[in-house]
Amino acid sequence: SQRRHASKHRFFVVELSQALFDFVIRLLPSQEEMAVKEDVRKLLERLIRTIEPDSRLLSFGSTANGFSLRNSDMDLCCLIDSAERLSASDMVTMLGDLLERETKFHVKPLPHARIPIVKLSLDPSPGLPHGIACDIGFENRLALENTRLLMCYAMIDPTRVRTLVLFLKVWSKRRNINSPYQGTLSSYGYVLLVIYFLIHVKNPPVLPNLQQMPPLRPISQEDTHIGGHNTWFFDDIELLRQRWQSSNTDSVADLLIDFFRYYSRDFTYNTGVASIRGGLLKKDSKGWQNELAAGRYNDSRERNRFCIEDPFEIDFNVARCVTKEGLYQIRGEFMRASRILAMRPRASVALAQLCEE
Ligand code: 3AT
Ligand code: MG
Repeated sequence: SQRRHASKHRFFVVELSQALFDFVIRLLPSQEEMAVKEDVRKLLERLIRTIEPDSRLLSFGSTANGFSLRNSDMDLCCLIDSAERLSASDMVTMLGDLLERETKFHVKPLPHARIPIVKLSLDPSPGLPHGIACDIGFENRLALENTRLLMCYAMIDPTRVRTLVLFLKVWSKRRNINSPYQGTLSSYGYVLLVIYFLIHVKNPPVLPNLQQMPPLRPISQEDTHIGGHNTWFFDDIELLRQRWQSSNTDSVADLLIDFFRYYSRDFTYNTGVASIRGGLLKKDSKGWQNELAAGRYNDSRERNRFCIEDPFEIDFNVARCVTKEGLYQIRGEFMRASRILAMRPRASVALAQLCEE
């Protein structure tokens, strides 16, 4: 009976892995969508250069890190190479005016936001059935680097990493736990949870820790720091592929099952900090306690319910938007997913149930 049990489990896992690949492939952006987005980026870059001739407009976030789904929004970052440049909020105001005059985009400049951005959107049209949504920010070099880091992790093991991440993005959106503005976690946060799990929880690890590998040649401070943050990581993925091979042979389905089990049962939400750079850290050691209410506004308490360290801005909690209720909801979803998978239904049923809206 134990043999029957094991073989039933193997069948479930093989079928579920195949179903996950098929599910994710259907949600990838088409060539056409990517081409349209690239055209939009070039058009916007041309327009911005009429204000700042020495500027470049670069993609970051999902359009640039290999984790994009159909109709995902575009995150763009404008870098200005000249010494005397306008402030981000002035750029936002000027660019907002210009785009309003010269394009068909709906334009919403937010010059006074913590990170000033221009929000753009295009209504759906026959050629673009879902329209386009796009944010343009300025000088956000850390976001460009963390995008590159995630892209490198995706390239090390494209099949397993991308399938897991893309599935969890869809799942979290369909289950309504992917809205930082409503107290739950951003896509970026979920991606960090997956990478943390693959580097530090799985044994043997599925991914190496790119931020802790020895550099190939000596590196200088200036080359590796942005605004005081160490952004160095091993990024020669071709070489890495020749030298490093994971001995973990789990299938995507095995990893997904373990991921949900780990975050529903084992992760120490009250005291732990998930750090892809440093492994499981303590809230105490980062000054991110949530037990002691800090002052009468309980401010730090609400910020540190759930702690995920940013890979470069290590004093920044990527999950600080997650509220008590939001965390309760997220953990409830991890448990629900574990329960569904533990019953080993047919793979198509499992995916339909997991992503039920
Ligand atoms: P979607 O496809 O848009 O859901 P995404 O991969 O584009 O997912 P986000 O929109 O959450 O992910 O984030 C886009 C980028 O913005 C990722 C990262 O470079 C930066 N970013 C987002 N949230 C944070 C954060 N809390 N801290 C630091 N950087 C962030
Ligand atoms: Mg995005």
